[in-house]
Amino acid sequence: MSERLVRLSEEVAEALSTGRPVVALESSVLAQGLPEEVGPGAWRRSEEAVRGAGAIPATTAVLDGRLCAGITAEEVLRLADRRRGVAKAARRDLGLLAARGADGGTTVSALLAIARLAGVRVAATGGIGGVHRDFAQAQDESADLRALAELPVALVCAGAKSILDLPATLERLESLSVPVVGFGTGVFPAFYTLPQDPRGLELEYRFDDPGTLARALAAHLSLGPGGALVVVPPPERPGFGPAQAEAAVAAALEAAGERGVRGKAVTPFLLGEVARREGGALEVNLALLERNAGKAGEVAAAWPRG
Ligand code: PSU
Ligand code: MN
Repeated sequence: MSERLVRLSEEVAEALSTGRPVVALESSVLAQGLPEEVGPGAWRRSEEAVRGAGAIPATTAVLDGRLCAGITAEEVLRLADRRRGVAKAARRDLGLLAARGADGGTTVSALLAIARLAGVRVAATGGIGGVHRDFAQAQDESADLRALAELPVALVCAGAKSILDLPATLERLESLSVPVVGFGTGVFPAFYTLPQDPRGLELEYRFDDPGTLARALAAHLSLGPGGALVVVPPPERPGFGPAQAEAAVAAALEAAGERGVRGKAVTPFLLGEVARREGGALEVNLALLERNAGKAGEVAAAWPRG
């Protein structure tokens, strides 16, 4: 049974059994995505933002081989501790990490899998993985996309970083029958900013009210089997616009090419390079994590009952 597969914190178990709104959060952002010094603070602010919107946060992770929804502050520090070299856990890693009794920080695909097992319908992250710019050659497409297509969870994010091919990512989501809806935006955001060039990134559906949005998402999820993507515009930061973000991304992609970075190391490497080159990138990243968590809380709190 799912209850035995997933370790639920007392608070999350109670919320789920009494029908209170819950938002699942990822933890690769702690183990790989953010510098160790800022990850735990960002996690705390994200959980507070979910609570502020009237929902209960359920941070997902793999701890000693157990799939978890709802973890302690101590466990957060353990995931962020780089000396432990915590694994980056995508959906395909979950069973293997469980068998090994290991720890893992959940990427979006693993977050969605754990949310499904726990019965949580709303989740939040910073940005999703997608189709990489060199797809034709490297065939690099994040497992996040297929997970969205297969698992009945609404995921709130700030789009995908322009380290990816954003129009190709939207095309792929269409092929996979994953609806993409704007929450306060009519274009697909490029994570740090709105896109420099919005062509090919216009959205067909935009909602500004959480109640209407939640009803639309619930209607989609009721049809099965897949989920939906909700995109929120990133907070603006003076002096850090689409051109600055794009320049930092181009430099990061070049560095990755020179060093021959491959496989699951690609995304963390690019994120680290961008943050190293642009102080504004890290600040925006922290602010949007908190904003997305709060917006997901609003959606969960407005979810239709029954
Ligand atoms: N995009 C971001 N920040 C992130 C990630 C993606 O802007 O931290 C993380 C998420 O956990 C996402 C994962 O699920 O990277 C995707 O990795 P990959 O591209 O290897 O599938
Ligand atoms: Mn990849």
